[in-house]
Amino acid sequence: FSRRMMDRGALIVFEGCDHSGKTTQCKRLVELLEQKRIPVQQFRFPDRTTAIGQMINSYLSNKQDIEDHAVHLLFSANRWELVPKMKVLLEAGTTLIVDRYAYSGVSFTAAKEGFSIDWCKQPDCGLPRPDLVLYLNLRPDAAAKRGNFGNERYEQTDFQAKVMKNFHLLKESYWKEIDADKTEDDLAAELGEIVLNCIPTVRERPIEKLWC
Ligand code: 2DT
Ligand code: MG
Repeated sequence: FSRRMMDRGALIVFEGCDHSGKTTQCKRLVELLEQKRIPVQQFRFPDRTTAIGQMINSYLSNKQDIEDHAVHLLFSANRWELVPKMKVLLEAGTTLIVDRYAYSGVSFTAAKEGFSIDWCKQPDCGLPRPDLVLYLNLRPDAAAKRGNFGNERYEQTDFQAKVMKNFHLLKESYWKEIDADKTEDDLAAELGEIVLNCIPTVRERPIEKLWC
């Protein structure tokens, strides 16, 4: 029984552009931590499995139109509905690896006409603040070499360029910008080291609130 009662898990979020490798690297990290017997669970936002997530899915796949403010609030609600589960896990010592979070929420909506960053942040104020945001950076030309966009909503070059600008306005001290223009294995090794160093540093720190 080496773990103290207070030890909590780390909240680690991946953000970055399309094709930067977020989803692949989340999976690799979970595998690494499991192999090291470190309790870990993966989350992704939007979580399309809930009732709210199903509305978001039908919006993203262009089966349904939803007013821009309303869909922004649905994306936020989709995070809030998972917060109780996330907190229980963190407090029980499980590290969470999260594919997208409120930064995607703000960056995508604020890329639309008539939305300020400030307005977009409000619904997510008070979410558990990540201990670490791994921002995978990939130049648009390098991203384009990895494949074309699919046909979901938002998957267009000009819109994504605005999204990237917004991400850079949201950077905080607990972000690490990672150059993602390298092989999957090299990137996995780099991220693994950062995360293994981070986990012991949060053990006795309370979970803070995002943007407030
Ligand atoms: P995936 O391709 O990762 O499933 O994302 N998005 C995501 C938002 O507009 N707001 C949000 O709050 C989140 C989490 C980014 C699907 C798309 O949904 C966008 C891409
Ligand atoms: Mg996608």
